[in-house]
Amino acid sequence: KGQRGCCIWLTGLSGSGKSTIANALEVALHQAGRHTYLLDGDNVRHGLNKDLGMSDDDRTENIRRVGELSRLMVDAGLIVISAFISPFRVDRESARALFESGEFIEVYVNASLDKCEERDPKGLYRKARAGLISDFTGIDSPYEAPERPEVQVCTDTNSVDACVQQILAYLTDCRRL
Ligand code: GGZ
Repeated sequence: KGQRGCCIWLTGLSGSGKSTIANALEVALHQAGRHTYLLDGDNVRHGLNKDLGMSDDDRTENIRRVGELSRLMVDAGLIVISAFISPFRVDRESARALFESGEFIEVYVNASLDKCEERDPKGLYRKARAGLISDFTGIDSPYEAPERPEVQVCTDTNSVDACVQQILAYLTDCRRL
């Protein structure tokens, strides 16, 4: 019998560490012999969703498509790691509703806006503060934090490895690993 799929959904601000954690989590899952696929802005917004921008409506449509895509990949037995800001609670709940109970694991990658701005890996916060980018999450576009995520990792105070271990521990506890 093949492996049981699930969707590990990472939500958080730009610069919170979603991609870093997603990549490290994928390595750990491979080492555990699991078949995974990582979905993020880099492989989705340049292809499937290249028609979408950063308005509220486009973000909602981005998350709707990613939710449906994740659902299909979970049906194929994969562990899907979906790493998107996904700022709107209602959109994340719509994605969750596509899955069976226990298949959708929401991970809140929690970092303070101050820390994200300090990291500013792509210089986007600086541009947003300078008015060169509009509708930037946390600056002039909202982020609605999860109220009851399955897992919350705090990247202000914890290492990438510690955050990954926390997610792996959750997966083990709910017998997804
Ligand atoms: C937020 C933006 C924006 C605006 C471009 N607001 O940290 P990054 O750089 O590498 O990832 C962010 C990515 C956001 O795409 P998502 O698909 O995750 O967003 S959403 O879930 O809200 O649909 C960021 C970059 O694109 N970026 N403009 N205005 N982040």
